[in-house]
Amino acid sequence: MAKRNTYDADSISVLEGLEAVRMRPGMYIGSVSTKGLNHLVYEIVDNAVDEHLAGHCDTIEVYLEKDGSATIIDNGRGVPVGMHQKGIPAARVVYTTLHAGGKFDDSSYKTSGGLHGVGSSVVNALSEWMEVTVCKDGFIYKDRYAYGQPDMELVNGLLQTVGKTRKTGTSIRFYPDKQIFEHIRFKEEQIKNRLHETVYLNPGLTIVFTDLRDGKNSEPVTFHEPDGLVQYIKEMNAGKETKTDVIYFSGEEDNIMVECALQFTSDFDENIFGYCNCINTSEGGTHITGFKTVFTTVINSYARELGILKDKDANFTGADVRNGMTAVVSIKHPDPRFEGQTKTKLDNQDAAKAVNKVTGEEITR
Ligand code: 0RA
Repeated sequence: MAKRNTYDADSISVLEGLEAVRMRPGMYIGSVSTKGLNHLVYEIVDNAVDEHLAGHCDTIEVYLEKDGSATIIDNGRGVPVGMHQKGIPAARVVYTTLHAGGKFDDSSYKTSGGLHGVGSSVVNALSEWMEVTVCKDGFIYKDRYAYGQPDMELVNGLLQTVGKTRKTGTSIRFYPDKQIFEHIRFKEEQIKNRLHETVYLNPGLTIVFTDLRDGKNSEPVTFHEPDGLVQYIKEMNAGKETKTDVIYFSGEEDNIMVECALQFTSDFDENIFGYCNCINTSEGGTHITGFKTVFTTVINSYARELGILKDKDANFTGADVRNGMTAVVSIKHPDPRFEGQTKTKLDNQDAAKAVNKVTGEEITR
């Protein structure tokens, strides 16, 4: 394999320590309220989703444990455990160093480029303890941390092995720090909603959620949506009077993948949802404006072709043609930039171009 495409123990860049995170947690996870707390789970899940997007993981398990900790297990390749700099194993560098992510790789679409895509080291920094279990190369490796600091001896500079296995994957269990968070009880409903949203955007992925805490129904809940965005639209429009089937199209332009589903209902308003690399862009941005612009153009030229609009008639406005529209525009971008009040507005100009091209081509077929 070409060296430049391998992600191994060497290709992790090291920037700074975790003290900064404990000093100003809000800067890294948005807040220390329940929202920020739940975010710790999303952060770990997102890393497993990246492994799914890389083509190596199809199932993620999420447990809210009896003791108040959370466990996230994926069946990916397992976080690299090989020797990194100064005799520290790569996995330990990943979880104890801020911004130690994968080296940037144009062939992947990391969620970690996004909103609070800050990496699992932030979760570690904000946890009383965290345990990492990596199944890889026939072995089960373990590492443990307290308040972000290693809490387990290395053996010959490597992580301890606690057994053998044929499986591969990564398991993270962490207990949030009650000195940092206002409350440390995860909100089941909010987490389930987020996990459901994640599988709508990743139709090949299955996420199994289990709440083992007291007083809860501990039956596992499986999220899997093989029909992806089409089913997402159907769910959003459930109970509404629909005027069309769900229209779906996808394509790629300039290394940007574009996927879109839409349906019209008899409502008067429009509901257009945008995502970039599975991050909900609630402030909109270039992918959404690109979509709106091209949709208006296409409908107007179609209306003239059909004689619905005569030459002398004014064009339909954007609001006219989106009347009653429910749509999801989801793009995967190799280098997303977010701006706005809550950093949820996509700023990449090439995203508008890509959405324009794909929508224009696909909707006029
Ligand atoms: C890069 C390379 C390899 C695995 C991963 C990333 C990886 C990261 C995470 C984060 C959560 N789960 C994960 N699973 C895998 C594998 C490199 C190799 O083949 O040794």
